[in-house]
Amino acid sequence: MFTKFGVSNLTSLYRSGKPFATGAVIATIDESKFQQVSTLPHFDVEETEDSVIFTHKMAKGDVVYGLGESLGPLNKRGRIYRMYSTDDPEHTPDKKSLYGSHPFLIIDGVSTFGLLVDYPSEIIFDVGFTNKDILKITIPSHNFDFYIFETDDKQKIVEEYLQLTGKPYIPPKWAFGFQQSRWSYFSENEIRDVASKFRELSIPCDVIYTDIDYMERYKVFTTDKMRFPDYASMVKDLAKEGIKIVPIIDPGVRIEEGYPVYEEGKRNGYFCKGKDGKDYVAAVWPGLTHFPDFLNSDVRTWWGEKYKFFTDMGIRGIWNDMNEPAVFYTLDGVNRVVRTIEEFEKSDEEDKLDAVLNVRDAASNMAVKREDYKSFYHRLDDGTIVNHDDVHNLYGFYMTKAAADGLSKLLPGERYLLLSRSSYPGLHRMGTIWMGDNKSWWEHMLANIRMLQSLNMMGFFYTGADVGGFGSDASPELLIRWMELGAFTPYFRNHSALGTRPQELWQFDEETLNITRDIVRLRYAFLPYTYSEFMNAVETSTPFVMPLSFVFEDERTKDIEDQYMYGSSLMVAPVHEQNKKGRYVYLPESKWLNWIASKYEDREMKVYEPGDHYIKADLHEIPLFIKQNGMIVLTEPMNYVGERYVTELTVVGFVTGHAHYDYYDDDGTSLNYLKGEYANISIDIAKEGKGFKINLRKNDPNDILKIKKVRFEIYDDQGNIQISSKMI
Ligand code: MIG
Repeated sequence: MFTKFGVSNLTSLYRSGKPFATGAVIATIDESKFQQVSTLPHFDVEETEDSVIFTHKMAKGDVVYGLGESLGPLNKRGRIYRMYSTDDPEHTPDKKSLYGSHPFLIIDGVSTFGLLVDYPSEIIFDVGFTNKDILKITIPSHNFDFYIFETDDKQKIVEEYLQLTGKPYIPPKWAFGFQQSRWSYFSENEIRDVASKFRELSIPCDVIYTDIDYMERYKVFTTDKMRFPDYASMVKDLAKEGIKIVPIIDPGVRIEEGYPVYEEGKRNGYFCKGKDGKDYVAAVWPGLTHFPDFLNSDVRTWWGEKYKFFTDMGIRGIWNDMNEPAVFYTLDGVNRVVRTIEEFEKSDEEDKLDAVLNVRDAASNMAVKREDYKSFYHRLDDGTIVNHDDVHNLYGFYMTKAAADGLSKLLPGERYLLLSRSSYPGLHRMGTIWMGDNKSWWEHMLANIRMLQSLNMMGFFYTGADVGGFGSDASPELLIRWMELGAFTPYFRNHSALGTRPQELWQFDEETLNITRDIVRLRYAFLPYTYSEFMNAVETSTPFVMPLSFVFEDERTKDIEDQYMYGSSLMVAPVHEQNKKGRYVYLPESKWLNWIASKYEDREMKVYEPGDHYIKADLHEIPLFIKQNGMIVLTEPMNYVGERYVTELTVVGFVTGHAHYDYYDDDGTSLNYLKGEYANISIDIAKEGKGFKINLRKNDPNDILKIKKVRFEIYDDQGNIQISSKMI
């Protein structure tokens, strides 16, 4: 039995039992109007004692999108996925879970619809794996909310989803610049060196991260006085160079007498409790720690205020890690190993081999056990005690809420960069995620491209992966190709792990440095387009990055997973395979203007007819395509976002009839855009005879724009260019 509520004319909620109020959905649902129903559209429902199973028969050609941060193809068919947030740095093809749990699907085919299962513990999605035509969703509970979006328009499904869960988060404009990280830069001097290297080598850069080693003994909200004697001055000095410092923060609070965060948490009962009612102990980087109970609002307020430590230094970006929460081991886990050792000692000669293998298995399986997650508890605001396992997927979500609420209070009217590793639907309105611990593998570039699209359709517009790969060693070629992809992802950060080959752009050869510098400069040249498109995407609830099949009717686009729309006018087709000097590209429906991009200054353009094409792209070249009657807006690259006023724009357009573009801009750092303080330039270009008629209308009541001149490079369907400019 389900209670059915109408949410909008396209969206219905089917409620089973008494679901946990996760906080994912923020739309108001009129709970006075409901209907009791025993079936759901599109699904057969089977109830067992401890689970509810939904099955949907997929037609042969149906494509299934969604599941946000998960491995496998963009079309999720043919695989099993498990929603249970997991810290697993081995993203091999057989893995079923990553850091986020995103139970959202779009079934696109004979019958098209979308769904969200709002349930914060394990859910299994068998998308045509066991039976290739059956989608089977197993929820091991009777208490959950099941939303169905009824429209065959995929973009509309996303819009409905965002109406339910909130508009995407908007970072400061500088967060669209290039960002550099490493686990770890071990000292203030190292950070200062990295920063000056960027400026010396004229590589644009906006952000440098300090990973866990800036802390004193991994104690959160401290800095190590030996290695970082004056963190605050470092932040201040680098700000003058346009470089923002973003520190990492983990949830685990080190158990140490006299350490204020520990003492306050303990005194106020802010930590998760074990079965015995005592503060639960789990080992992470700082050694033995307690986990703050983020499901409780007092704890969130307390934790949120802690970020003052950073905001007082002028910091405007926070990187929250390890919030699945990751556990290296628990005392129970150690005891499990100890028991196997005792059994080994007691075992007879002929059982020794098995006993040793048991020790080995127990020791290598100490981390992140589900039984550990089952052995601690949260206390909700109304005093209810909840087992962690039942709400497991919400821990990162509520840590992010603590940070977002805290930062909003500490920085009224300002924007901030806020990253989380673990996530749940709805987190996208408070901050964002990166894709976790990938590797310097070519396969992970493709995973990055696919996840970028899957995350965007769930409102995580501003996202990206560790460029160059986190684990393993990057080859110069991989780094270059990944930088080319990263330049066309909203979150563009080069990050790598302890012990791997250093991955800053100057760590390889001269050619690699020169190519990657050009790529970063190209990224900054694109900033007017990127930012304008991003803001328009949020405004209209249209994903910033979209699969081709979300834009074009052409059935073939359903097979295209490694090309994507980046904003409304640009399609990106990154080269993601080793030793390739080009790639095949499918161009749907219309003509496209190809830019084999390398240096911003060199615009080598060519018109292509729709269809399949082999596009040559040498190591330094990125295949970009401007849509027919679309345009991109560029400017001279800078060393960092906002280094100078943008006084000149260059519009590169491909116009065969009429093209319209709405250019958007604002101050980039405040929330004043919410009060209407933003500027638009409406650009109209119409083909007239052999030339073009260009019309500009500026709307800038708050005097935000400093643009004096707009240059036009407009191509017609033969690839002829007309160059002109207008003062505004
Ligand atoms: O156990 O802080 O995903 O980006 O560099 C590893 C060290 C902990 C995992 C994050 C990664 C970060 C690393 N962290």
